[in-house]
Amino acid sequence: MEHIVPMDEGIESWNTTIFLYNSALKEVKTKVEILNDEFQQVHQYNPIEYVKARIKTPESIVKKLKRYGKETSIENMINYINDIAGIRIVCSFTSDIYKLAEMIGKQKDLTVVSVKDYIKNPKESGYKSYHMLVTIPIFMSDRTVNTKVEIQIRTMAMDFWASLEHKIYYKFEGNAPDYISRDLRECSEIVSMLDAKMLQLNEAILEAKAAQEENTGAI
Ligand code: 0O2
Repeated sequence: MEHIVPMDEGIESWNTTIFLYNSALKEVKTKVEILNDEFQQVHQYNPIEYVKARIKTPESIVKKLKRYGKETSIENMINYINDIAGIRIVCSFTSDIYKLAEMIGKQKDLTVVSVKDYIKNPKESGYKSYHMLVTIPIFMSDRTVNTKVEIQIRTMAMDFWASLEHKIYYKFEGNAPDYISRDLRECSEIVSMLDAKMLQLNEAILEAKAAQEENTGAI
């Protein structure tokens, strides 16, 4: 019988752990690329602008464990840090985010562990993104290990805000002056307006194009 084990069972070394996360990252990235290609083939439309995949740095893992009040150990890192393997999918429009999330959720070999919709419920900082924590089975020679990957899905405008906010906020180590935090929240509102306007424009363009094609066809 197949031997499926949770990630924290039988993990001997840092190298094995990172090997698992790297493998999971490759698998999920390929899945997302295939979904994008399929979408292109069926709908002649590309919902994804770009995909980034990364393994969290050891410094960042240790920092996060400290923030959670946990000792630095491989077991704690596997159990408490959900975004060691992270995929960021950047889409054109907000509507694409939900389409993709649905498609990812339907993949038979992926298990969706949790979802955080920071688009419907933005963070206090103004951060907006759609997060899915999934596990994917990694088939080794002697066992199968369900490995965690965090998928972040956002628009280009949300990504622009998050990248700059990360840079700016980092400098203050979480203690930014009030007016900076307020201005960042304001910028996040502007990002939402921009996303809404671009979506509206795209819909208007599609309608106009369809009407034009209908008229041409009628002649
Ligand atoms: P870094 O340096 O980007 O890797 P959890 O234990 O999963 O409940 P966690 O991990 O905080 O808690 O979950 P969450 O809220 O899903 O956040 C995970 C990641 O989302 C963060 O990882 C950031 O990448 C991003 N993120 C969350 N909140 C913010 C925010 O306010 N601003 C920006 N720019 N990014 C945010 P890390 O490890 O915190 O940071």
